[in-house]
Amino acid sequence: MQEQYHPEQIEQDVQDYWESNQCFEVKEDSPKEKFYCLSMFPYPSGRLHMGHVRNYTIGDVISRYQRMLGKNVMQPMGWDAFGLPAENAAIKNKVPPAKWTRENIDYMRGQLKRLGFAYDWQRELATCDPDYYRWEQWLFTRLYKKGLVYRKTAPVNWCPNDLTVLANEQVIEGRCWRCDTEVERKDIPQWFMKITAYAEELLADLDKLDGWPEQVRTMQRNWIGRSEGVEITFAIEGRDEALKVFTTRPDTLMGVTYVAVAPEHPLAKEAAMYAENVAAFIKDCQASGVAEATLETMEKKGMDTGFKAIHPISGDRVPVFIANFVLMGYGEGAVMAVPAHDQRDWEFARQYGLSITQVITPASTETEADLDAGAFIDKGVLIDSGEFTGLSSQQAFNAIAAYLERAGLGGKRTTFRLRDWGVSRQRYWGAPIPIINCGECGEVPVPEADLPVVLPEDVSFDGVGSPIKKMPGFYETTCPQCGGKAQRETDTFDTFMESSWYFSRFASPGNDNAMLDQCANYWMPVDQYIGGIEHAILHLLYARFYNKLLRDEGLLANDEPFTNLLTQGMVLKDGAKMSKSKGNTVDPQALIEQYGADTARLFMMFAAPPEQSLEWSDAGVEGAHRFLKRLWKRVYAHLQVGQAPTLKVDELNEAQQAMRRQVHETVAKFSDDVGRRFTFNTAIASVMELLNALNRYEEAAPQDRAVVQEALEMAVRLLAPIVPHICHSLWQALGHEDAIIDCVWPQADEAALSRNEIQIVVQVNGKLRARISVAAEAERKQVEETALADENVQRFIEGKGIVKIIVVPGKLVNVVVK
Ligand code: OVH
Ligand code: ZN
Repeated sequence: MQEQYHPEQIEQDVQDYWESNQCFEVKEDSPKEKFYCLSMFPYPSGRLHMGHVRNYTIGDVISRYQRMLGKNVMQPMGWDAFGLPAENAAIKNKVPPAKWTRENIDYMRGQLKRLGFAYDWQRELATCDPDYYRWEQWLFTRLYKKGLVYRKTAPVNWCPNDLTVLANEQVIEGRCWRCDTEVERKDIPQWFMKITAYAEELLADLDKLDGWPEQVRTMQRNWIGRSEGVEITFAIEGRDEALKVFTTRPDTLMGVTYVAVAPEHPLAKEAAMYAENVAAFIKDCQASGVAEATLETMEKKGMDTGFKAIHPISGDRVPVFIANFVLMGYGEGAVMAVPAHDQRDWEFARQYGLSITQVITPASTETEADLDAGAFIDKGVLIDSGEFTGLSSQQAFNAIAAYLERAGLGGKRTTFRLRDWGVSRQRYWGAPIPIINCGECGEVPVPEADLPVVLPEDVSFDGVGSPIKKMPGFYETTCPQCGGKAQRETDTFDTFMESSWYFSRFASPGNDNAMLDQCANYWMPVDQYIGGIEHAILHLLYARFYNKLLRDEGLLANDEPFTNLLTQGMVLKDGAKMSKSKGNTVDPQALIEQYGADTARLFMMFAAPPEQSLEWSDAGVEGAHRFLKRLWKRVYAHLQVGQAPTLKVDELNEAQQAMRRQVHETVAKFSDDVGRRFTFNTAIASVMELLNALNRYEEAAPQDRAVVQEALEMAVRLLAPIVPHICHSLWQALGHEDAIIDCVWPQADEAALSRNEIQIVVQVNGKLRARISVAAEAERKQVEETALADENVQRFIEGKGIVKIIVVPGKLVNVVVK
């Protein structure tokens, strides 16, 4: 008999069994319904952290549960292998990024295997493999021909000392992370993907994603930011070229007292040629590189250009200012300013002594606009607005739009907050952008036959600039169009490019002839996607965008990649995020080595519902481990007595029936908790209670042992997705030939659930005094006795004489006393 629970030995044996029987390798030829379960693939950063363990345990539990429901489950795993961390490590440890990355992958793969995740390792992929990124390059050249990618200049962070572009993470308080020089903004040509061409569809299809958390859909809606407004043209005095602005509040047009342009706007540049202070101001704006995130909080600064804009309706001349908060990338890089009805404009007008003209008044007389205190931003009724006076804001929206349309000075427009996706990175460790720059022909996509453009991996890496930018052997080439000398693009792709389509590549991982094949249409969409909330916006939006691009290339049939999304919470310690800098990390490796994979998995699933944050607890781990030991012991104590007789459900006494009822109630609750609610913690708690009940249960008759046998088998089957190793082993011990991964998910026996007891109301002199349970088929006499024995009923009849007892069978007992 196996007295002791030895996880390390059991887990190794069970994993060997899975591997040698290729248990988790799946094909497309199954008659079963498919289920594609995917956890967000990791950056190969070195070793797994607790966030990974949590993410991958949740995914594995869902996969194993779906398999037991009889589905053809694919659960793949791969590596999001490009990116800045490999470059940083290369500098620190003097190893090439490629070597560092591949070593990490090997180590982390070992950790995932040690945790017993049911992955189809045949499908493993690493995004730094040319066989993977070649298809991304291929798609990019196809999209180029369709006009869905384009080049334009855009600002980057530039270190004037190191002469290199810095990623946002490398700019620390406005300074270079290496040499502490103040960072500058520099405009360079970069590549963009036209995600805005899909803005409307990306927004509309969010309504279909009812398997996503509402919070994530809202975040995406806000990010896309569709707004309906009006475009308005302002002529500039003494110039041919006019200014265009967009506003969602055309009803306030008559309150415009100035216009503001971005520091990079042509009008600003022209003004700088005439006035030194304007030139200095623009330079100042550019030095303090404008990241979007800081826009809200930064100090608003401006400068008069001296130009005057002509109001399109009143003909008034209003000043044109340069403002540091106007972005060139948004709309036309110019905004109309209505200080009376916009708080930012109000503050700016106050600061620079610009006039504030009220044109909207509250619709109800109960409120009043106090323009000395701030802007009045609500909608209302127009005043001092010429022919539009007296209209409501809504009416004025339409009337002013129509006026501008007639005058050829604008009209209604829909705009999006979403910008095109800048995919160029001036970094080394990424997929090379497959474009050749020719002096004669300009930008030329690399022909399909010349793909992939392979990133040289054997490089010495010092971190100052990308090595391929200094490697003539890489960038010197001939133009595919004219055959003349030309240069390769040396920028690489944003790593979000790789993570935007890996999920579909898992369906046909090794295909050398195509990016995707028919298998993708078998497996896609992903039925369940699991990952951190930090990817709620960008990754999920880019992945949805790519899915639509691939669909329009004829490579995928579905519109959306992820049917159901589960966003897991953080793993915390003492209420804080675990991080190396805080020194509060707990290494999963130590946990696995001390307690085994099943304890780690059980702790992760028991400590909190998946969407909530999970507080690390040594006591919690101990508790999880103790439970597994108790389960082990209980099974072996049962087995020690010998074989249990066959269960005869019709011959059970009341105690046996009650025990059996709890077993089946547990099955029903567990299935609902795991399958529908994802509250794995309460599911586990119900099995823990069942085990407690079993430990209290006295075994006397042979059928008691049959009831216990059934209970233990059920418990083991229910827990199998969560703690698969111990359950595999106990299932065999309980006398089964088949592997537990091939068992069907247990069903609650309705007959066992039905209570033979019924509830009866007890009154004393017509007043409700108690509710009692009695057997459905109980005799009248027994019902009376139970009613009278009730404590509360006793209190009300004490010292009084019983006149009569009325019994309404199955419903009520009324005791009449005097
Ligand atoms: N490769 C990308 C990625 O996020 C995914 C792509 C699809 C874009 C973990 C921690 C972190 C924690 C706890 C202890 C120590 C340190 C999740 C950290 C991720 C993701 C995958 C892969 C982390 C959630 C946040 N977190 N909780 N605890 N790769 O390697 O970073 O969101 O879903 O698992 O993570 S990744
Ligand atoms: Zn050429």
